[in-house]
Amino acid sequence: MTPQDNLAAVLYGIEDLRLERRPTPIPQDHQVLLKIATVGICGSDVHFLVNGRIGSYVLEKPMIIGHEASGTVLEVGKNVTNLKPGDRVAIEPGVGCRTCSFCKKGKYHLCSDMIFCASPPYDGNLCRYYVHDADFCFKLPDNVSLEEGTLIEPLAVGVHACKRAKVRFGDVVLILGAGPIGLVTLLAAKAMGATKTIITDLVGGRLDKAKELGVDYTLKIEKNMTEVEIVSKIEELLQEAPDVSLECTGVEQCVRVALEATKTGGVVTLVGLGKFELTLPLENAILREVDIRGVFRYNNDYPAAIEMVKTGKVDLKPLITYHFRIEDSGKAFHMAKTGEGNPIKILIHPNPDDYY
Ligand code: NAD
Ligand code: 572
Ligand code: ZN
Repeated sequence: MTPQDNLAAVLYGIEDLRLERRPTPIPQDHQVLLKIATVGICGSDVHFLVNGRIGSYVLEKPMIIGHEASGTVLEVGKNVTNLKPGDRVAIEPGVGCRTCSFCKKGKYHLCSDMIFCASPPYDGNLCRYYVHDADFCFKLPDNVSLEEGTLIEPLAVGVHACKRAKVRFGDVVLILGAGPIGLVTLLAAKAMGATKTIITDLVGGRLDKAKELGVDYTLKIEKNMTEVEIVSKIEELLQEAPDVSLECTGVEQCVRVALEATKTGGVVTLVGLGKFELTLPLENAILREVDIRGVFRYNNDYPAAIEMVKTGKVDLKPLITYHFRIEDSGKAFHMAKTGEGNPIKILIHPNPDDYY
């Protein structure tokens, strides 16, 4: 029997997150009904809560928040062949239109009609019961927990960034920013063969987490440091220039440092998003043939991300720092917003029997 108590965390406007009961959705033929296990709070969720928008994505009507989630299959639509009730899955939150030229070429992440969880106007998955297209739900191996399954979403961003940068065995890799995305990018880079890694941040606690995850060198950026100083400290620590730099802050200074620090002929991938326009030392990059590559979420990256966790090449567990019940979503978002308690990844548990 379809469960009925579908408590959901709904964003109504700036600083207005409410809990309300929504009808339990009914899966279409190609969809599955999921009992949501855990939902991670992402920086973009906090941004929508605080600002009501990100760029041209404006919250114009109430929206269920959340896009990093895992769950257990309760019901399958009649055309679903890849999943059965009881399967535990990681949910890839964006589904393309399936008919545009990008979708047809397999670059579905670039589809301009993509339906993406908690990207206005589409509802997210911070709720008890949720339906999703079955082919965007990835069965978790027995040795991967639902909590780890939730973090496959951010890990997929890191995997995609490293694929874009063509990280390979023996590479020396610089990561700028040790927030959740910088940290999963570090994990992906190491799993993909980076043998010498360095990460920067302003916050010592975040660098400590990176050390726990196995980074070789950390550089704490002080507010008064010049870019020249930062670049030379990176080279001093590594004893060489990085082959690849992965920018995970969106801060102008970091993009500039990435372009200047990267080895001649190397690659800079830009994951972070900050100011709409930046002033960059492009001549330096052009004349040294440093390739600059953008990153937009992920594209067919869930299978590799899950495999990394299954095989023990990536351990996501140290990223999980706090847990809340859905009833305490307000407290969870307050912690994410203020950074009190130095959270990395906060997980919300929508179903009461899954968390006491
Ligand atoms: P975050 O804010 O938690 O992490 C950013 C980190 O950068 C923080 O730890 C901060 O202390 C550090 N930082 C700030 N200024 C710095 C400086 N001058 N030098 C070194 N470190 C500095 O954010 P996050 O969740 O880790 O996400 C990182 C970025 O990635 C955000 O801009 C986010 O929007 C973006 N993002 C992009 C995509 C994409 O598809 N391109 C996907 C997910 C996230
Ligand atoms: O997990 C996906 C994700 N993507 C982020 C940020 C956080 N998490 N991106 C940055 C914002 N863009 S966006 O295009 N947008 C709000 C839809 O500006 C998406 C990628
Ligand atoms: Zn996100």
